[in-house]
Amino acid sequence: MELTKKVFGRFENQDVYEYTLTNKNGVSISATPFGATLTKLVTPDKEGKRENITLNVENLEDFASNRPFYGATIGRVAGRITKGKFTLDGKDYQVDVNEGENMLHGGPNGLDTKLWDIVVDESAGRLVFTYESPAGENNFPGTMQIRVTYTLTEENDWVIDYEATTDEATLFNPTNHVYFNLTGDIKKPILDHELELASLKYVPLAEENLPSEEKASVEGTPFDFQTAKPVKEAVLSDHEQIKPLNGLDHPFVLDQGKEVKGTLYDPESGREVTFYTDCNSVVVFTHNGEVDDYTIEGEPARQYAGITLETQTLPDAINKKGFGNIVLRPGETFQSRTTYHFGTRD
Ligand code: G6D
Repeated sequence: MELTKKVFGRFENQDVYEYTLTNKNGVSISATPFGATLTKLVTPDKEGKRENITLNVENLEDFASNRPFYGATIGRVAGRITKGKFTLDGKDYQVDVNEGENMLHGGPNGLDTKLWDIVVDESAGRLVFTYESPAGENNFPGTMQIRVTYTLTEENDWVIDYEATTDEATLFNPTNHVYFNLTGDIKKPILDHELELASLKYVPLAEENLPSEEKASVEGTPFDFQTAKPVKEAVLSDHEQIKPLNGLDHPFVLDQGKEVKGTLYDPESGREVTFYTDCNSVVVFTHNGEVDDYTIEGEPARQYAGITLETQTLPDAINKKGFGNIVLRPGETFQSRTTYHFGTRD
């Protein structure tokens, strides 16, 4: 495993670096301690051409000022918390809201906005990010010790391990907001990517993109990815859950009986990502509008420039019966693992 590092930008009057691990097959991950963020993911296509297959902004300043979440560690709680309210152990909480009346992605000062510490273990192909989130940050209770470990294996896996503890009962539901574009060219949309998901149910969205209380069957709907199909068959459909959003932004309930939780495949490049997770859901968002607050390779981030596979406990779980447990208590250690495996096929 080869390690390189270079200055990615400056934050709070200090240089912030980008660290790159490259394995023997030419697969590499790059990441920065700002937001414990994946900044590049380079894999060979079926002809052996190595290209970055994720959406990223090119400099820290753009990233910090626009907060596009690309590749960032999201938390304390990924997704939305309705009105920023929840009750825990009989006490009512109001966390900081940052999308209308709701909290999105951990609030205005979420984990993606923080400068984490980093320890590099080159021989193990490991970047270990740590951050102490003080009690009251975004108005969440409890001081948390959080560790996120990125491991690149010689078998072409990007393994994300989350670990966390708290000194007071709190909430924790992290994810990584990586957007894949397996063509290697972010000017090409992901509409022809073929998606397969081990999922029989999805959560329809209510007002303000908040999750509904329902887990609806995918059968006979554009949300049925039990057999691989081009993403555009859903994204471009007239389905009442998709048309208003111009695409997907939905949680899928993952089949806990299946080891492989899903695959994403690009017929043009032959690249394939297979993912595994201990989470009960994956949020698939298809970058449904062009974003021109910043440029990538001199271009605005186009509509459908990437697709996320945000593994997590179902969004707003603290307020939704049967969505899972995101409460973390003193004496407990939160642990979760998601693995993305990279390969090619003709
Ligand atoms: C939009 O609704 C979507 C979110 O799911 C996504 O994470 C964010 O954009 C980047 O708010």
